[in-house]
Amino acid sequence: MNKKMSILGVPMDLGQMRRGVDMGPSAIRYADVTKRMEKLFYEVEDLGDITIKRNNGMIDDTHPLRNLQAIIEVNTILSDLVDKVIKKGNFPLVLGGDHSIAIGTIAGIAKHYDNLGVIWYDAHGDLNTKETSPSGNIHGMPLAVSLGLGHPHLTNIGSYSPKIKPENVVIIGARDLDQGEKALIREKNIKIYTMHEIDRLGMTKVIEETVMYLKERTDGIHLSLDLDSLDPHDAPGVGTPVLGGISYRESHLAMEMFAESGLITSAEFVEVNPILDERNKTAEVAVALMGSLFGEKLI
Ligand code: EXY
Ligand code: MN
Ligand code: MN
Ligand code: MN
Repeated sequence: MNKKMSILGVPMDLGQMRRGVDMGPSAIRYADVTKRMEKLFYEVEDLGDITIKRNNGMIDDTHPLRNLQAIIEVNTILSDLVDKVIKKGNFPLVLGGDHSIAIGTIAGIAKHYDNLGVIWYDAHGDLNTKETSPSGNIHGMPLAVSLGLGHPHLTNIGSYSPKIKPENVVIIGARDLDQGEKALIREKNIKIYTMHEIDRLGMTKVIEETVMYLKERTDGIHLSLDLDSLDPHDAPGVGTPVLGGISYRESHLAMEMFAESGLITSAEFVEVNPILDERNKTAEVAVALMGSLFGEKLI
């Protein structure tokens, strides 16, 4: 496993309507992410945060995709930075910010792989386009964009599209999918473990199957972990909480099994909103999960 890591904060809150998620990277740093990684013998460089242009706090509603221009600009910068991190041989760990930043993270990563696998660990599918979105919020669209579906200025970030293939994606934890997203999952035959499958099979089987599935068809795996995948009881500091989620313990197990697989080549943790949180609990959960993902053992 690559023992050099670059941490990059993206204080993005323009992909959705609840302010405060821009403080996510700070909250995660406050929860001691760097120390936790160094304890696991990682050599960590913290690249700091990307600057988000805020237009004097005004929401840009001139386009049906809210704040489109600013989101294109930030993701273009993010894509270039992530690309550089990979070129120098470091593991990219991206801290959000809302989930719209996955567009830039994946744009920076996928060009380095013929078949990048993506694990989308989320209560949502994030598979909307302008046509299917109930909200116009771009944080509900990054997986679609990465598959080449959506506004061309988003899908072409990094100057190539699509970034990933539908058969290389696994969604885990979904329980709030819009009609258009369900149709797309069926049409593209995307592998998905909703809460129903997690309840029924148990997390062990879900992760075993996921790892086996991606191992035989991909040459790298990006983990895109949205904290709203967890039950709001365990991760209350998120903007779009959905009841009946994955438990903290199940998520720990999932991360430990990903660590054992040795297959994860990049990761991002998104949607931590400290304003909605209880004493930084959700940021601490995020860092604890990172600990397991990067090899922490109980004994
Ligand atoms: N599907 C809804 C929408 O597109 O507006 C809600 C999306 C929430 C997205 C979150 C963060 O994963
Ligand atoms: Mn999401
Ligand atoms: Mn590629
Ligand atoms: Mn979500």
